[in-house]
Amino acid sequence: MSAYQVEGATRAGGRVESIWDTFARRPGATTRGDTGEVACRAYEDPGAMLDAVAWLGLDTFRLSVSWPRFVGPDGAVNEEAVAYYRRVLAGLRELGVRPLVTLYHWDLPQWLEDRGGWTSLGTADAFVAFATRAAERLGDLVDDWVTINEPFCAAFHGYLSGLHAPGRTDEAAALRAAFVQMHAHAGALRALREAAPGGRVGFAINLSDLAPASDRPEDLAAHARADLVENRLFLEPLLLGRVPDDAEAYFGAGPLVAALDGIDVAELARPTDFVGVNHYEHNVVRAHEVGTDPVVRGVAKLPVPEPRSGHGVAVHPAAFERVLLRVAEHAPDRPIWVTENGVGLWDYVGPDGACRDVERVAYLTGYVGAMASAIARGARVEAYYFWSLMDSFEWAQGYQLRYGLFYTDYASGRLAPKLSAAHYRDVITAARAAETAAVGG
Ligand code: IFM
Repeated sequence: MSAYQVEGATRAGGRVESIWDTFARRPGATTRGDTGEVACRAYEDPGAMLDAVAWLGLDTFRLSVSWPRFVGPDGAVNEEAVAYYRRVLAGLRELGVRPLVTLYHWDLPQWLEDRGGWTSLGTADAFVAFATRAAERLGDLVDDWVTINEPFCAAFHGYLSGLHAPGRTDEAAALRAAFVQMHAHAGALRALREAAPGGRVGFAINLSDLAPASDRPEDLAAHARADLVENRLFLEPLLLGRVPDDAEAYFGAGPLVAALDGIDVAELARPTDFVGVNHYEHNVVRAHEVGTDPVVRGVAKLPVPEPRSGHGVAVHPAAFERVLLRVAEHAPDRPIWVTENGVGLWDYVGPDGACRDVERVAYLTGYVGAMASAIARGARVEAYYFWSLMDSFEWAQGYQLRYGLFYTDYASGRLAPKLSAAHYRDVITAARAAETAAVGG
């Protein structure tokens, strides 16, 4: 789960404003004008969240620390925030659950955006300072860290399509934001190694599986453009320490030089302990004169056939297998952790009080199967975090679209297991039994 999506209490406990507080207040920015002000009330009471973790029998749980809650503009650590996160982390440990803590899950402090946000190297420096403080104050309770989450979305939806905070629409700024985030990751990796030795550290990138609509040269070129922006712009710097060959032709020499100013690209690929992969998307791409994609120029994505998520994303397990194998090919020695995978649906509670999300059960079966097949074909997948534990603030889509294994009653903050939660619990129990049998011979 991520802080802004579940905590609420955005004005309590010494937290300062984030770009999502500001953005969500803009008319039309989110469905129905929803904001994270109340969300799932996890700051007020994390008990329901911890109970849900225990109910499932998870052995690891991913959560994020809110940067604007943890440190203020003067760099001082907020003791109320430290106390809150220590309580949650200790609660997880008491359950025998290993916390995986994300440091940047999109809630940039607004005061940093006012100074240029992710287009400024100053933001990367502030992030490294935050990572250091988090490691010093929480490191004894944290096993594993994710530095940045989905830099593609934060850069290209935050600074180009304007669909996410801070809602800017400038391609050169988005390109710069992509590289400054990766630079911030590299700095935080170094800082965490020093301040929290023994912890395992990685990043989480979202990777799409894309196919060209035909073998016409225009469609192949459109596919290459989409793959550059959505995948290779992150995969190549972070895993291979290089900028993709076609980046200059697509973005232009001037914007690319400006995006790399002050950044050592080789440093971006400093080895992590795992490669975090978030996977949701599969699309068939064709050339389009005007272009209908909010991020990639001159492309259109074909209509997605059934089965689809609630908001039209393809449910296509083979795509997941291909993505895992692609990462394995780039980083054969490194463990892959699936840091997110899941499906947004218009879930509802029936007259009997139950949420029977049969589509999510089918999704889990398909995607866990695809992961098993990738493992059989050589991908070193060592962890899987289903997104998500419970329904929460789904960014621009507000509270309508639901991703949780647990149904969140937003009025009360109560969580109830959906059919998928019971299914996932069985999957976990069976996997654990198989592991024990293997270990026991
Ligand atoms: O809910 C989000 C999450 O915050 C980032 N990855 C995608 C999820 C589903 O849209």
